[in-house]
Amino acid sequence: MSPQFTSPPNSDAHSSSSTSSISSASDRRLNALVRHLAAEESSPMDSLSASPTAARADSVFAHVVQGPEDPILGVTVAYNKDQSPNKVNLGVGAYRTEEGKPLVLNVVRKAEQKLVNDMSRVKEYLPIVGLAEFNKLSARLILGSDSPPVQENRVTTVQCLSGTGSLRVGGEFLARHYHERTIYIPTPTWGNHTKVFTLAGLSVKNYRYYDPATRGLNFQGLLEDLGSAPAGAVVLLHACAHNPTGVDPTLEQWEQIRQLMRSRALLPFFDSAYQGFASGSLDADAQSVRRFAADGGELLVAQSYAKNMGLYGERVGALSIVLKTSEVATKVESQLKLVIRPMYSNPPIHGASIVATILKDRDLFNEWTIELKAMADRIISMRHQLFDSLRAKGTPGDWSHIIKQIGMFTFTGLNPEQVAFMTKEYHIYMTSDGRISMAGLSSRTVPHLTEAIHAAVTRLA
Ligand code: KET
Repeated sequence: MSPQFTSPPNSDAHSSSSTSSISSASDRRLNALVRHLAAEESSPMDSLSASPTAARADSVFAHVVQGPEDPILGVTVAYNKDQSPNKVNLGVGAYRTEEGKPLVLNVVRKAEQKLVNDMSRVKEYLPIVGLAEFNKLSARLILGSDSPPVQENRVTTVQCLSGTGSLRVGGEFLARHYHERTIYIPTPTWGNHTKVFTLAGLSVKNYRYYDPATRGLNFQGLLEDLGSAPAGAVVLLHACAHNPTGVDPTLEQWEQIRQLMRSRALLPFFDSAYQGFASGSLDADAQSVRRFAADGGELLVAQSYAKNMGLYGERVGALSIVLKTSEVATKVESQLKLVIRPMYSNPPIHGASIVATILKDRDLFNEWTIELKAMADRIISMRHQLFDSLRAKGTPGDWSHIIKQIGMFTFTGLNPEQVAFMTKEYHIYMTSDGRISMAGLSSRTVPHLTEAIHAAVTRLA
């Protein structure tokens, strides 16, 4: 039997009028967590020994069952255990050089040097909302420096723990303060979205996005599903370089999505984890978000600097909420602080300082855009090399989606059985949905991947 949570005591003493909504959000979250964990549990809790004399007997946690590895990060765990010299990790979306090495951008090294040399810098706590300069510059980066909401002070931005933390804080805020607690996410989407939003207290539903038959956008399905979503529902949109499909709407399609969403008062929540990685241009990749911001309506956007600045482990990102007026923005920010403070108090200083140093200095900024474009270009070149190589080998199938898809990933169309075969026989690691991280590929490994794909599709058709 699953443990049942009753209403937790409400510790939020100064908000008695919203007590019931907060406690019901907490209930929902706890129940969601229980369901989530119970689903992974195979044995009941009755082996638990709580006897006070049992100090040397079983652990009080003996009933805890081994949890599954994460579908994406677990691929790296398996890869690290593999002893083969030919192993290739195309699982996690992390950039690698032609030599297969992680890359620290030169501009990041320069910014860090500047920070280290500045003896006036201290390690005090940041405010709950993070580094003010970083927040301001991040809002401008995604919305554009001439953006009306930025100029009119109706954006609130809080520094969060990379893209994931920004999504989670946004989700928790919506669960507490927004009238419609359903969020629609695309099918398929980044695997963590469902967990992040469910545990934030939202109810997750899906909208059609990808059509496996055309390996393109199911635009009709998308419009139908958003058209029948309840008015006011939250809709998660990938700002660019959709993960895992690499399929983005065209600008005309974005315009139709915008009109439909605004006409039905659907609230956009953009996940921007790849700004600059899709096209190589920071501005071009922000067009979807900027169109929604330009119409005067409200939106949320979660930004990550993991990929575009290579700051994966620094956990640096931002949540911005564009609002109708600066008065509302001020109040929303005060509530975001109440979400953040009991979660992790305030964010780390180092990564945000690197980003701020780069964004505020014209030369460093320009250098960043050049390095970013070089990463995007290398990924595009990998697409062409893999496509040419499969064609040269005569591998059955139409592989043109490899060069049509955008961003870090190719959604190959390989099935879980073919993926397992490639891992077992060729030591190629990728997620079981057939997604490969093009950034993990190099000219040296393209032939090996080609062999593996060829064998998989000819033997396990
Ligand atoms: N959104 C999307 C769409 C996304 O692909 C990722 C990461 C994130 C948010 C979170 O990134 P963060 O590191 O929190 O800024 N995706 C890659 C890594 C991961 O799964 O954590 C991936 O899909 O491989």
